Amino acid sequence: MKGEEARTIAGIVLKASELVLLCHVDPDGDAIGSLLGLGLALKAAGRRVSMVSPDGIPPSYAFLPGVDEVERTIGELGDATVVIVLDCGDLDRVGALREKVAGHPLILNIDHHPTNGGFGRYNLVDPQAAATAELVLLLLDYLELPLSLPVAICLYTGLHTDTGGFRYENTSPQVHRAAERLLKVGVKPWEIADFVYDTKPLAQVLLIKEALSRLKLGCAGRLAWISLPRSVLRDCGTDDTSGLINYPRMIAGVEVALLFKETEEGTVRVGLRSRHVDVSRLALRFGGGGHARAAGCTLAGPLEKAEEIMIKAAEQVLEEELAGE
Ligand SMILES: [Mn+2]
Repeated sequence: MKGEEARTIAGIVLKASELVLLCHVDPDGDAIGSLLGLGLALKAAGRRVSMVSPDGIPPSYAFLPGVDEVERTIGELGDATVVIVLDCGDLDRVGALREKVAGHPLILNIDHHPTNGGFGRYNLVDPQAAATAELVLLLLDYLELPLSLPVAICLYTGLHTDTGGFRYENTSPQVHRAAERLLKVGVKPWEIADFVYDTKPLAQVLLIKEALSRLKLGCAGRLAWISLPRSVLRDCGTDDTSGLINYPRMIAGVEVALLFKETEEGTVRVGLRSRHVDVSRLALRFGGGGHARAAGCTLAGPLEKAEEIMIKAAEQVLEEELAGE
């Protein structure tokens, strides 16, 4: 683990008079869990902290402690304010708030995406970490802050969701040791699993039904995808597509799964998952990033065009892989 970097960042945080914590748009459990875990720990220590999630809190994470204190935007930043950007492989991931933070002299970048180029003044970036929450836990140790139950619940949620419930390739002995520490504080894993995976609003289940009716296969069954126009999300009454990509991904024989989602602005967000192929390279080619088996990018609309371009690129990657590169 990155002890040296964690020590440096802890030193900056300890001296800061004001801190702004920020996670990425379209937040997942690791983004929200890391934001709240670090934010609540610093607040409990009496620090002036704002916790900011540009897209707010998805319903599946509304159970987490501290969600009422999360804001969607930031005010004017003083030069001495320390900005901590969490779980963002690139500063663009903070969306429209990029304008407010880009060029700020004191950005701390805490992340685990291998495509992270180190955009912060100080960077705690470790692709070996399964989740940003794992790095937040390390930072709390260097800050010598106690691990309270609310903080542990948030960090455990980050570890759990980014490892797919301790199922993905990034499930290391280290992440289990981190989880052990959090369980010892009193986290109840079954409660978190029930909130995060096994409880969904009706709108989201209706969206699953609609999404499955749009499932398509290509490349002799090695590629599967779902494409969601804005109208479908509107009719179902939800914008929460988290977990949907698991359906094309779970099909036997599928190597690469894609989820296309038309945004309000008319751009197309693409989620990529794979079993063996490195899809982060594919995402990177379109200005996105992520991990080898889970990545994402945003393409210009219209939806059909984005779908066509990405399917072609994915087919090419799969053919190269078959040919042994
Ligand atoms: Mn993450």
